[in-house]
Amino acid sequence: MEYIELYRGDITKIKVDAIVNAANTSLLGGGGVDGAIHNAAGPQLREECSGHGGCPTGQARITNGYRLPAKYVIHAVGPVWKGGKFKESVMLQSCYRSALDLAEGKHAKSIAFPAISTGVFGYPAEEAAGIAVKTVRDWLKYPPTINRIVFVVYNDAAENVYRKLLT
Ligand code: AR6
Repeated sequence: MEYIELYRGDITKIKVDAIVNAANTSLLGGGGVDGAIHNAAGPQLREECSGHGGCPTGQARITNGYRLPAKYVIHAVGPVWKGGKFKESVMLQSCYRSALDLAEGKHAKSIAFPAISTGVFGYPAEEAAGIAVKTVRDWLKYPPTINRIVFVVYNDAAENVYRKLLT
């Protein structure tokens, strides 16, 4: 468990090899953490994103980080919460796995995740955090290059939920 940390604050400020974005299927930006990442990275990020031609829910795409302290941005498309019977949990798990696989493919050593889908997309925070932590822990069972995983929380509620799961 020494691999996993909790950080309270803005993901755009963290110096890790890769930060994960909670994107939508267009990959062309939006509000929330997506907006913050695009603002901080600058217009080249949008340009590179548009070259991907979108990304399906449950998958992720990797780009450079441009003006961010992070070298890469991994744009993961989480599910929109529709009550829980529409494979939301499978899709969310798949987002975390795809992001970790892409980071590993670039030999990244550190990665930071926001609480994907828990803002605009409406996924209940506690359930989403449970999936995030379990998926990352399971993935870490195979010896990876990544040796630092940061869960970034942006408010009290999210911090409490993650703290409970991680201690
Ligand atoms: N750093 C870390 N976490 C943040 C930041 C930040 N700067 N800003 C917000 N959060 P959301 P979603 C937290 O809505 O639910 C966008 O328009 C926030 O408190 O950003 O996956 C996209 O383009 C919440 O816990 O992402 C998509 O259309 C978490 O990040 C859609 O929203 C995720 O909230 C994606 O919705």
